[in-house]
Amino acid sequence: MWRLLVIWVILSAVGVFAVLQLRYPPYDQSLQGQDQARTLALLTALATPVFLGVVIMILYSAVYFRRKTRDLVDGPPMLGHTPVQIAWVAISSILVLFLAVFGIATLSSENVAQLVGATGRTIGGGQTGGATSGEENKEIHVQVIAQQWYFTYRYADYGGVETTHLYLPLNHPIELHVTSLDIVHSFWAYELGVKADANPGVDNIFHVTPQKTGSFQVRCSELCGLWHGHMSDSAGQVVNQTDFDTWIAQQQKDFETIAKVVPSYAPYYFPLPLTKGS
Ligand SMILES: [Cu+2]
Repeated sequence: MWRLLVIWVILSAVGVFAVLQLRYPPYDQSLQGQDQARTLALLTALATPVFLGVVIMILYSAVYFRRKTRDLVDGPPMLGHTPVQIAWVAISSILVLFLAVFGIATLSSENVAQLVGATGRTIGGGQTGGATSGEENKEIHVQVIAQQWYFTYRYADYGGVETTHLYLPLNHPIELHVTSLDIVHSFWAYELGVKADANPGVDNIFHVTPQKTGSFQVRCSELCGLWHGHMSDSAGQVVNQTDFDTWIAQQQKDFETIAKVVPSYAPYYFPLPLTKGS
């Protein structure tokens, strides 16, 4: 017993230290992504001693409790060992209760990626005209529109301008409104830690705060037809506020001529049947 315990304690200490050195996806480009990575690290660290305990017990038993004779006899049974029973129930309870409290606290925190129980409010109406620097902490509304087979983005706060690449300003809270024009897709911005179903007629709301500049992957994670694999956009970018302002101004300029043929901004869209000649 003591020999097992010593081996387990030493290996657990080494193991927990080792798994905490790893970097966990989706890393730290957004506040929410960092939270997810931390949770993964915590769960791995907690699981490591449990996993090592089981493996050590199996290996130890295979070596030291090996059957000596060829006769089929059971080893001595262990019944009613109070300290073992108490330890088993106590350790399990502590682990499970800790994770439950931790999970509830995380879910109720403000940084959670998805707004639980979204109020169903619409966006766009009365919010055009552009965010000014005075509204530093106001969330920027970005609509993600999935369609066979690419994503486009509409910036509700910037006159509903539609772009083919996703640019987000650094350290600015973003409210993503994910929808689809045709069938079910899924918007997956890997490094941001955001993955959201994109359904026609649905406005799926997610929150993200980018905290590191650089590019991030965008891809579709719902098999959506022949060119599903083509629905990846390597050009998602987190840029600083000045670059974002320059970029969005250029997009708005380019959009002026296109705006006439693009449907006006709406919280969600329904697929239109194709008519002859369209
Ligand atoms: Cu898709």
